[in-house]
Parts: sequence; structure tokens; C-alpha cells
Amino acid sequence: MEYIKYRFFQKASKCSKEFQRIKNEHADKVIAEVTLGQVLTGMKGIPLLVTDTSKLDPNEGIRFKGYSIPELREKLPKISSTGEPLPEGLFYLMLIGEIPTHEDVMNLSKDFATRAHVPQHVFDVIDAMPMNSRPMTQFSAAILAMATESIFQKAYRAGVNKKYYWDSTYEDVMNLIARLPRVAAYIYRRNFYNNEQIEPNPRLDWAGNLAHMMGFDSEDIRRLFRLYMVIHADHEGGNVSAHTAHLVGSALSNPYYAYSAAMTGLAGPLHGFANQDVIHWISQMIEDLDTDKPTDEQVATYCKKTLEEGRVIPGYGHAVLRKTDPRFTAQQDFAEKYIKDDAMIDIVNQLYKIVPPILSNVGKIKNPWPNVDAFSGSLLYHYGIEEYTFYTVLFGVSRALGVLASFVNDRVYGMPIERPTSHPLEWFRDKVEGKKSNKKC
Ligand code: CMX
Repeated sequence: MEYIKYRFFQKASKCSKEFQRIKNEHADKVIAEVTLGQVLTGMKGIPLLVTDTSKLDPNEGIRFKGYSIPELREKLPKISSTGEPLPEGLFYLMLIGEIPTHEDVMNLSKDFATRAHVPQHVFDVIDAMPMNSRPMTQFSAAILAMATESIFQKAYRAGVNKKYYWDSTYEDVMNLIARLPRVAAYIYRRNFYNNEQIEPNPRLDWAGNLAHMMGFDSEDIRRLFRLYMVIHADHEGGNVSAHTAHLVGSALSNPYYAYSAAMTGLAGPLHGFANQDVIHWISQMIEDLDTDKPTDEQVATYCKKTLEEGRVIPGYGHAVLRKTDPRFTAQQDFAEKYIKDDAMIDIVNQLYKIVPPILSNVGKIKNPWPNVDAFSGSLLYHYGIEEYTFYTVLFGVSRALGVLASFVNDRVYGMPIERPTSHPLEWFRDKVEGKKSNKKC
């Protein structure tokens, strides 16, 4: 067994024993009460999922195996001392629970490069889709088409013992992560560069190769892509994309099925699609106001108009966070360090001053602060990736690192099929009103 797989199994099987022990010894213990409000507002705050890769604190933001984003930027191995950490290192951390050495990361990078071959029929599926199908539709379909490659599916059909499910799942997960940059870059070049494709360079790291295959070879873009892939990689288990992959996987669907489904969730405007909506919305503001240097007053009026029209301000608010997202701050810091004079980034910074008080005044919005999507598009735009309908695909490549690390962990734990209970609305009404009525809703 190769080294990383062996290390992962060593660590995960210890945790799996603990999972089984507490399940056996404490299954009847009550761990939380559930209010009707929680049920009716998207199950927020109910502790229902076991996810070991990362944990989200409403005020502090995300920590990956205990490490905050600034700590990761300092501690994870980099290609050069002034650069950004390699996302392979974060994947290693989420999988094994330790900060890797430079050598560990280089080995993982090579492992991904050797697994990166995408079969021709996946490109044929993409090419068969109409040009007006969104990049996220093409991405999700391509991942689904790749399920022909599932080693887990073949092992299951051959009757593998359930205690070895994790093994073939691990192979699928590694192959899928390795192949996503090629699929994403193919979609980008097909949609925006006349299908003139660029071959992978196996000597490059995972994120650097993605930039290369999209047609961007400067060290500046590689640095941005490494940061981008690290900060979007995971956001604990309850967000729509992570939860979808976990739920679909609980039926023993293979990782390709589960991740394809996760990507259809990420494609929603309240989730990852917001990263393209932000640039779309700012571009419309620039067009409407006929200036890329609007005054604070003009920006405030535009924001209020958006709210009056019954729309959301994209990139602001969060289901869990109650402060500025540290992923926003990391990107702001990146922009301050490396970018001078950019109109779009200036507007993003201007919005950060203007939007929170306006959202706070609405009264019902629990978090008026920016999330990751408020900044990410402006950085890509600055470096020449202006085709914002593609941005959610980049989010999707990154999110695979955390979601699929959790997916293989679930298999080691032997997580059962997920099946919560549902009731008609009158059941909830009668429960809280303490009476039984025959009135249907
Ligand atoms: N603009 C306008 N209204 C907003 C808002 C925003 N940015 N954020 C929240 N609200 C509204 C909600 O739509 C909701 O309205 P109703 O009561 O009329 O339904 C109300 O405020 C309360 O919402 P909440 O409890 O504060 O937030 P939710 O947990 O329901 O929703 C989120 C969270 C992210 C969907 C929401 O803040 C939003 O729509 N933001 C804009 C889209 C966005 O940036 N999404 C990306 C999130 C990060 C990611 O997953 O990538």
C-alpha cells in the first residue's frame, strides 16, 4: 500500500474504532434539543453530522483540523517562501491530521499527476452539450460521465467485503481530485477559447497545472490559484455541497455520483454561484451608473435598490458566520500585497464599507458581513479571467479536497445510510400547540 494511503488508514481506523465505541456505548444519550424554528429555517444549528476535516465558528470562521487560514498560510509547505501554500498540503492535513513536510506534498502532487488522465468519452460528453449550457452544468455532467472509472463500483459488483469499501473509495477519491483540473480547464477552453485545448504539464503542481491548462502561466496567477484552492477547500459538513455529497454517498453511491450531485448544489445562487453573481451585479452597477469609480452615495443607492427589488446582495450574509469571513480577509490581504490600482477591487473594498450598515438596518439579516464570494471574482478578473460564469467551476475544483477527504473517511467509519424523519406540516403545528386537530394545512 502506498505511503499516504497507509498513513490515512492508520489514522482513520483509530478514529473508526472510537466512532464504533461511542455509538455502542452512548447511542441513547440526548445531545441536543431541536426547536421548531430550527426545523423551519433550514435545520440550522442542529448537531447532526460527523465531519472531521474542518470546523466553522460563527465569529472566528473556518479552522481546518484546528488551523485558521492565516496559520495555514504560514505553516503549509509552499513552492517558494514568499508564495501561497500548496493545496495538496491542505488535503494531506485534512486526510491525515498533520501538517505535511515539503516532501509529503511533493509526493502527493506527483501522485495526482500520475492519476490525472481523463478518458476521451468525458470530453465527448462535454462537447455534446449545447454551448448555452452553463459551465457548472457541463462540470457536473462530466463528473457523472466519469463514473465509468469508479473502482468502488466495480469492487462492489464483485462482492467486496464492506470492511474494504474504504480502499476502492480512496482510489476513486484520489483519481477524481487528480482529474478535476483537466475537466475544468477543458470546459473553460471549450466555452471561451474556441475549444483550443492545452495539454497538462505533469511537472506542475495541482493548482499551477489548472492555471496552465486554462492558458495562464504567470507566477502571479499560480500564486492566486494556490490561495484560491486552499481557502475554498472545505467549510465543515453542513453546507449544501458537502452535505449533498455525504447524503448521496450514504446510499453507497460512488464518489463520482456523489460529487456530481454536490456540484449541482454548489451551482445554486445562495451557495457557490454567488461568486459569479457578485461580478455580474457589480458589472451591472458600473453599467447603470456609467462609471467604474462610483461615489459612496451612488453605491448605497444601488444596494438599496437591489433590496427594494426583493433581491439579495450577493457575497454578503451567511448561514453560520456572524463576522467578516476570514476567507474574504485573506483575499483582501492578497490584493493589498500584490495588486495596485484595480477598479473592480476598489469597488469590492468600497462595498465592504457600505453594505454592512445597510444590511444591518434591514433588521432580519443575521449576518451583514461579506463571505468568501464577495472578493474572489475580483481577483480572477484582475488577472484576466473575466468569464465570470466559469467562476463556480473553480470553487468546485477546490471544494473536492475537503468534501472527498470526508467522503473516504465516512467509508472507514462505516457510516450508515442517512434517513431523517419527515412529517406533514400539521404534525409540527399540533406538536407545538399541544393539541390534536383534524384540520389539514
Ligand atoms: N441580501 C439580502 N437579503 C439577505 C441577505 C443578503 N445578502 N442575506 C440574508 N438575507 C435575507 C434572507 O434572504 C432572509 O430573508 P427572508 O426572511 O425574506 O427569507 C433573511 O435575510 C434572513 O436570512 P439569514 O437567516 O440572515 O440568512 P440565511 O441563513 O437564510 O441565508 C445566505 C444565508 C448566505 C443564503 C444569505 O445570506 C444570502 O442569500 N446571501 C447572498 C448570497 C450569497 O452570498 N451566498 C453565498 C454564501 C457563501 C457560499 O456558500 O458560497
